[in-house]
Amino acid sequence: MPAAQDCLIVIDVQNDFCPGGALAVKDGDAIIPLVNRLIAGHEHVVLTQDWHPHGHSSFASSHAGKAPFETIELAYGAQTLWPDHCVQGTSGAAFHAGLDWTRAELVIRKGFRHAIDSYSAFYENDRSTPTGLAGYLRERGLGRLTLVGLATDFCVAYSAIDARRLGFETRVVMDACRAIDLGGSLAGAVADMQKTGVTLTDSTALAA
Ligand code: VGL
Ligand code: ZN
Repeated sequence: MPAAQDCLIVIDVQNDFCPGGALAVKDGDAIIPLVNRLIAGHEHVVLTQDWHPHGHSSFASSHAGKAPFETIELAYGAQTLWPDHCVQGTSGAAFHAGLDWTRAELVIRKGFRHAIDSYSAFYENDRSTPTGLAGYLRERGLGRLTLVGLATDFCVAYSAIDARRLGFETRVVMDACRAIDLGGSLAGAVADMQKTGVTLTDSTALAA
C-alpha cells in the first residue's frame, strides 16, 4: 500500500493519444483499467494534460513542406514534428472518458507556449523552463513518484528522467504505459531511464 509520501503521476491519458485520436498510441486505451486501479490505491494523484494552442510549433502543419514524424531544429534543439493534437479545449485534448480523474489533486498542463514543446511534466523541451511540479511535490512532501500513462518513450520517459535528476525516487509501471516507438525510441527511452536510476516495474511485481 502506498505511503503518505507517494504520488501517482498519470501522464497524458487523453483522447488524441488513444485509438481514433490524432496521435493515437497503439492500444493506448488498454492501460485505463490498470491506471484506474492505481489511482484508487493512491492517496495523492497528479495528472498531466498535453495542451497546445492552434498552430503550435511542434505541429508539422506549422512548418511549410514538413510532414509528421520528421525532425527539425528549433531554437532549443531538435524537435520531432507531430500531427496536430491535443489542441486546447478540443475533445482530443480531453481526458479519456474511462479515466477516473476526479480524485486528482492537480492537473499540470504542458506545451501551452507556442514556441516550445513540453514532453516532461517538469521542464519544457528547452530543458530549463520549469512547470512548477517539482516545487509543488516538494512543498507537499511527496518524494516517491510512480509514473504511468502515454507515451512511454516520450512524455513518460522525459518526466521520469527529470524526476530522478531532481532527486525524487521514481518508478514507472511499464504495463500501465504504451509507446509511440518511433525509430527505436522505446529502446532508447528504456536505456536512458535505467541509466538515470528510474526503477522500471510492472503491475505483477507491485502486487507481489
Ligand atoms: C506526447 C508527442 C507529442 C506524449 C505529447 O504525451 O508522449 N508525445 N506530444
Ligand atoms: Zn504534444
